[in-house]
Amino acid sequence: MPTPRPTYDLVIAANRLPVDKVVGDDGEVEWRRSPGGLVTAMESVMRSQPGAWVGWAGDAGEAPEPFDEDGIHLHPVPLSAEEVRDYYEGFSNDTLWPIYHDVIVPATFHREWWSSYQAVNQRFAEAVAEVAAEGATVWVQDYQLQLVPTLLRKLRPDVRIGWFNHIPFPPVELFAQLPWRAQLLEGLLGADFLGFQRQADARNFVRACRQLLGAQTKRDRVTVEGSRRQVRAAAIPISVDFQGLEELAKRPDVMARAREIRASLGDPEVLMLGVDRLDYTKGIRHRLKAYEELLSERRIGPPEVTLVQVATPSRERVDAYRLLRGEIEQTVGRINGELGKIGAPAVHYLHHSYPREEMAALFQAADVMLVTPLRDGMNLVAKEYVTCRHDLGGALVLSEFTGAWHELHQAFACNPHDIEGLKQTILRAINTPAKDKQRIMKALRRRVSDHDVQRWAARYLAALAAAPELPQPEPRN
Ligand code: GDG
Repeated sequence: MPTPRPTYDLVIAANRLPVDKVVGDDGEVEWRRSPGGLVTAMESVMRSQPGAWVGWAGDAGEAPEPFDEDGIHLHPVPLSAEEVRDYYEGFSNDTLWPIYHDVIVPATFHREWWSSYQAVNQRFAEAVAEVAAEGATVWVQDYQLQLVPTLLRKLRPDVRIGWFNHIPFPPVELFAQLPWRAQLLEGLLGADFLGFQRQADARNFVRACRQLLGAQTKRDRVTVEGSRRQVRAAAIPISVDFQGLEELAKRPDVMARAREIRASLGDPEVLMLGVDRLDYTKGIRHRLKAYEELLSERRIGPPEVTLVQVATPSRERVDAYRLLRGEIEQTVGRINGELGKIGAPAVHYLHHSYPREEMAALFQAADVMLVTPLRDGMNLVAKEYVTCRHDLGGALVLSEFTGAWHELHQAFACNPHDIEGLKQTILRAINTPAKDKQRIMKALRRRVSDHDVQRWAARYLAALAAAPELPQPEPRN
């Protein structure tokens, strides 16, 4: 008889596994843990309770066999090249992503993409059902897997199911555009507990259920039609590994690198920094426009002031991202061409991704961190910046349209659509006296250290465990 596969009391399902494939010179395949808040948080949770992670390994075609890595059982789900195109780049990133981010660019609707999304969600649900132990806790992540809760409940009514949305949940007026809006809501209502970044996101979800499904709702609860089950929707904002990142930022080599970065930029009086995935939600164009105007009005200028913009490559096969990259690179070229000086460009634009050490050094080198999204579920960069500023230096300019702003009120708040206002805020962030900035930074750091990613995971799992409903016995006649 074949030995039965092991099963786990805690199962995470996310689009990606937390590892990247590395092929050595000898052709040997190795898996390297991809750094990220979710993995770090899970490590702390899985130390006390062994767990499994179900997700795509990153290459189209056949999936590798399940394997264990650093105490986590990894269970790869295969995606074909067509599914990467239709489920991932298509439905997830070109249908849902724009709708969930205020339609900054128009959403694209294709019925084939939806079919692919359904098929992949079914496959994830089956994979989870296979590895989950009797009565396990299953934590589904993000907008790519919104049908999994109900599909899984059908396969495994014994498990407890949570879902967390890393991105915003849109107002019903925007969500209603989706031709598959009812199926998405019904997919989510298979969960016991739904977690969101902001209270407004949770409220948007509850309102969508009321208006689009005619569901009964009361405060943060939705009653599922045809059963007596209640689903709770509430805000549990994500965070960063404060302790781990602060330790990294305190390393002498990282601090030396921060000084080296400043020196190689000509030791400017004010170094401004932007770090984003190259995404239209991040407000990079608005930031560059404000900066360009400040330069052309001669209110600031190189070499005294300079801007480093790291734009990490992202979703390069989706049209809107290709277009955005072209626009940003043209703008950077124009700003440098018109307003830069020999040896002192106005913008240092970097379209790469960097190791964590380099990011921590950049954060420490920057006097002003520009976080100006038009819409962002949380924005971890804002929290990482303050975590790295153990010297209490620096100033955070933060858009009101990020989840982070709801926790980091002391930051220099901005509305990135208001270019004049954004310019004023940047100038304020530069000119506020150092001791006031230190006081602000201290308060920001306290918030993040008290609410780190480990606490986020613990709070989420406690809320899931306490979710209102274990299936209630039917009343007897
Ligand atoms: C989604 C939501 C929510 C970036 N470039 C490099 C690099 N990064 C790291 C950052 C940060 C992460 O990537 C980006 O996280 P964000 O939160 O800023 O944004 P999204 O990627 O859009 O994430 C967002 C998040 O999920 C979590 O729930 O906050 O709202 O959209 O950690 O530091 N890291 C390294 N090199 C780079 O070049 N090492």
